[in-house]
Amino acid sequence: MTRKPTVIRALTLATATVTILAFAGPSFAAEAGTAQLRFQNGAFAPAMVTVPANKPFKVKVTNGSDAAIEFESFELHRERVVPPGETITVHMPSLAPGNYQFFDDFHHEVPKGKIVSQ
Ligand SMILES: [Cu+2]
Repeated sequence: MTRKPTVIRALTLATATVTILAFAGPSFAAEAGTAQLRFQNGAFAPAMVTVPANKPFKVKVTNGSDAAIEFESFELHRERVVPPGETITVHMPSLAPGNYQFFDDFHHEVPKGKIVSQ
């Protein structure tokens, strides 16, 4: 009797995962609901990530350089230090469609990136 709900939950999760994977670009596909960014050679890669609008999501930021960076976004009200070699997870709220800029507040010469919610 406890099996049925489990199967339904699993199917719902699978459907949601497929929907997210089908919707978003490669940088968003590695882990459902999570965008991945890597900082290396003085730049964020990718410089632009696309996420589904009106859904909370996470951004994982890996610092592949040998100096601390600060992942920051005025529009998203986020500011997190990422020590060299480490990965942080930033929880984001549901976003209205639009562009949301982020940058490295420790290195202003680093090109700004953007999260595109659509
Ligand atoms: Cu800052």
